[in-house]
Amino acid sequence: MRRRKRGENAVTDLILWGRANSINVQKVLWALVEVGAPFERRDAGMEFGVVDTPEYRKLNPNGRVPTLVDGDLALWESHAIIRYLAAKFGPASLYPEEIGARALVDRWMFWSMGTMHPVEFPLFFHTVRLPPAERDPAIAAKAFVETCERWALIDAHLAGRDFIEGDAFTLADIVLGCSAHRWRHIPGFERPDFPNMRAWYERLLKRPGYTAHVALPLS
Ligand SMILES: N[C@@H](CCC(=O)N[C@@H](CS)C(=O)NCC(=O)O)C(=O)O
Repeated sequence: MRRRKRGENAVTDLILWGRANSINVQKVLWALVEVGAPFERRDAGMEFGVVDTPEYRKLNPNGRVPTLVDGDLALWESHAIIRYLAAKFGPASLYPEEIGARALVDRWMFWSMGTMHPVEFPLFFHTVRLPPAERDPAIAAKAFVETCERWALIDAHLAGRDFIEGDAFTLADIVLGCSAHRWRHIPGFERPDFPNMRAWYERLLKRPGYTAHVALPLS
């Protein structure tokens, strides 16, 4: 099968499986807007079910969302998906081809999954996602402190930069931008003022894909 190359303006048949309030689905939705690819989103996960059906498990044996289907390709793992979209559709600046510049973006994508996610997850679940009776304030408080340490690192890194890796918006901004909106709207905590992070967040709010799919009420 002929694969389209970056920048080619072909009609696509992209299908994105996943509920719209999943942070990992939101990364893909935002990336789809950035690359300008037409797509159809289908609800799956949590109250929508679907993920345990044999048909879905054939696409994604993890039974998680998101899953992107592009013709005969079924892809899971949100960061693999957004790299695929950037490589296929561009713009090149979203995921640079020069190996050093690309590695600088990659490090934040790994950092987001391996360092930020393990602490933002309990914070979000114990303040927003779980039914109130199941929330543990001690878990939320500990996770909040840990997220602050990580956002302090980002705030320092952003000094003198418009975006996470310099002047250009990249996939690193997408993965961390999704976390930033959640963190800035977690109820019940007084957040330190991180001025560089705040300015960057305000820059992200000018991007249509962010306001349409990420910068929404938390649920
Ligand atoms: N590392 C995976 C994580 C996938 C994942 O855990 N997705 C969550 C939503 S953010 C999920 O499927 N939760 C269960 C559900 O929605 O039913 C990715 O980035 O795609």
